[in-house]
Amino acid sequence: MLKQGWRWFGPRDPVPLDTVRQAGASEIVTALHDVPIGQAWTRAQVAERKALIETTPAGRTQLSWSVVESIPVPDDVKRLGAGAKASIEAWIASLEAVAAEGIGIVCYNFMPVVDWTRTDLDWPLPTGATALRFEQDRFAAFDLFVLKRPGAEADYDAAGIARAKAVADALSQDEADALSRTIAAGLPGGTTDALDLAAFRDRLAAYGGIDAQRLRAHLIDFLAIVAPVAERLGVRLTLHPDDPPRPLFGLPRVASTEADYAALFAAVPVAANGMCFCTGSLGVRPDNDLAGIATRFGERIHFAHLRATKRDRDGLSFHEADHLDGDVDMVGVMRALLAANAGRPEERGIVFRPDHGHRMLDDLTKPGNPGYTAIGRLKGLAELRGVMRAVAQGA
Ligand code: DNO
Repeated sequence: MLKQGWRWFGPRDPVPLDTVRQAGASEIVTALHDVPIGQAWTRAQVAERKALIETTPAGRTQLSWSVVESIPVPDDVKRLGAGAKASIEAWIASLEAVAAEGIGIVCYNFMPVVDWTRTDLDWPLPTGATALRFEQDRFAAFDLFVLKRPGAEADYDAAGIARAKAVADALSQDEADALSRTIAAGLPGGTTDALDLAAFRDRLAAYGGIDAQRLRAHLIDFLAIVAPVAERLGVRLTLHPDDPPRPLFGLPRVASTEADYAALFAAVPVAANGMCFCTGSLGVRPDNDLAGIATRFGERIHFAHLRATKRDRDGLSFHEADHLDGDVDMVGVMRALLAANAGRPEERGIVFRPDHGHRMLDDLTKPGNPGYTAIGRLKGLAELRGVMRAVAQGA
């Protein structure tokens, strides 16, 4: 069986650790979210957070901090590769602190300027629950008419620009501000700085001249330095895919397809150079064969985010469907992950977490982190666990 994980945002997360226990998960996925990006974590900080998670009240289920998601990769590493020496050293110091406390899986991403991106955080579903959504025309409306990124017109066709203009014209100032916050200031767990529009424009402009080939070279530089260190420390690195898996704001993205990952594994063949298999991110592209990727990269997968996205007819917009619906063949994925996990020693088993969830029932009236409410994830985990049991028993 795969190990069942749950993302927890730390002591300020409105979803407490007892909810994780009741959901049936045992592996905590978290980070020192309060430490500024680029600042090295100390062993004492990691130990303190670990004690908070693992000191178990009498009679309660033991939880363990098994996955760090994420040690954020600072912007200068993405722009400069090995040239960003101090940032890479700080990243390694965090890795050492984590390894010293016995945490064996570290997740990170290499998306420039924006981490995961959505345009709607409470998109109403026919059931009355709400979902996260990425709507291409709303995104274009932000890029072209709110942010007013220089040169943005080159990334859209005439019909797309006209549709985006209609969306932008209909936005009230409050709605435009909310859209800016959702996109430029980032979502919970994001690994990029929250920026206002002027700073956001500057950050984008700093990538002038960096195409996909350069960005990939910088990621390979980074991996060539950190993967051997991780290997020596007994930590497995897992690169999270781009979400959504295509360029945004004219910036390249290099972890969107099977070929992207194959290039990274070939360039840095160290075993610690692994993958976070996120079905919701990769699944937005119809040309990503998810079960096939999980089979072919089985030994590189140590951590999985399981959720299902559903594409609109335009092929670019999508919303987050129920975990077993959408465009993801979750049964096929589970079969491939269980095969990849077979024969591994228990302490090196694959951890999965139900990724995101609908806002539903009591959570509709409570404050919470978008995508990370309790009840939607509880439902997602229960469904995934059912699939896992059935597949494992050969049903
Ligand atoms: C969103 C998450 C991402 C992810 C990072 C990994 O829900 O999947 O923020 O944690 O991209 O570094």
